[in-house]
Amino acid sequence: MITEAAKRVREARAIAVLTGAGVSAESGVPTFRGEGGLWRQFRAEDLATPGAFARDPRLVWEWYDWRRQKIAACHPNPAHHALAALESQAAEFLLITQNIDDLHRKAGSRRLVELHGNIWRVRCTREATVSALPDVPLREIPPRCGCGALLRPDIVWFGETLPAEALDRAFRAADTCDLFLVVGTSALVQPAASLPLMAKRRGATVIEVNPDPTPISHLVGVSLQGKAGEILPALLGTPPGSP
Ligand code: BJW
Repeated sequence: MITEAAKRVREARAIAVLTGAGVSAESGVPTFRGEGGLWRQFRAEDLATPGAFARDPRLVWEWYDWRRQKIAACHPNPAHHALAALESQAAEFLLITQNIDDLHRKAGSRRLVELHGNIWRVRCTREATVSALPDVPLREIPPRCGCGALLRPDIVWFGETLPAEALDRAFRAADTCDLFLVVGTSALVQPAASLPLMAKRRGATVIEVNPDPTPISHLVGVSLQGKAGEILPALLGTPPGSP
């Protein structure tokens, strides 16, 4: 099955890829659902909603600070590197990620959209200006913008709309690609989860890479069961473990 899928990838003219937390799991970044997932230990309602931030901004900042420390120790794995290499092989290419960890960029991906934001950026709650995370000690959190309003992580929380330009590019890529690769996502969170199905409806080949079945596994063309760090180098023809 992987040989046939690899042939489809080589022959594709326009490729779109959707990644989720599973692509960074082998780097040591926790996923959200499933064993050891963040939502097994924490309630999303308390930490990843606008209401949670309004109620207790310090708690939300502390949680993101804790996650930042974990992510800072993680490095791109063979899956990130394989996808960065794929970008330079395809005429049209877009990597759409739900991840906020920046590991795709660290691996060299450039034709990239981040649907759910980036943990290394902050946004002013009044002016909506986005900037790099200020270097503040923990006692100064939640930090404030120069205008006096609170800064928040530049992350898309539940119930919030996704950044319009990123979403627009993602939908366009799903609409026009002939190959859609969906890697390491439980495909439960909208609107990201609808992108592979949209590509499928438009006639694209959809290949899923995940150790476990997802709600879209039976709908995609090819479901490759296994870890992204093992399957992607084999599928995309990059040496395993190569940066
Ligand atoms: C491996 C692997 C390995 C393991 N190799 N694979 C009812 C009320 C309110 C809202 C809604 C509602 N019903 C629907 C909604 C909309 C909501 C939604 O979809 N909710 C569902 C959960 C039901 N969506 C939203 O609110 C979005 N906004 C929106 O829709 O706006 C319009 C609207 C507003 C209000 C109402 C209705 C519409 C925003 C979504 C924001 C998501 N934010 C989060 C957290 C913030 C980021 C952060 O702090 O880090 O984003 S939630 C979390 O889930 C995170 C992820 O990006 C996202 C997706 O998770 P992902 O990446 O799929 O990870 P997991 O853990 O679920 O799966 C990992 C997978 O990897 C598994 O399948 C493993 O098997 C696999 N795996 N190891 C490959 N080695």
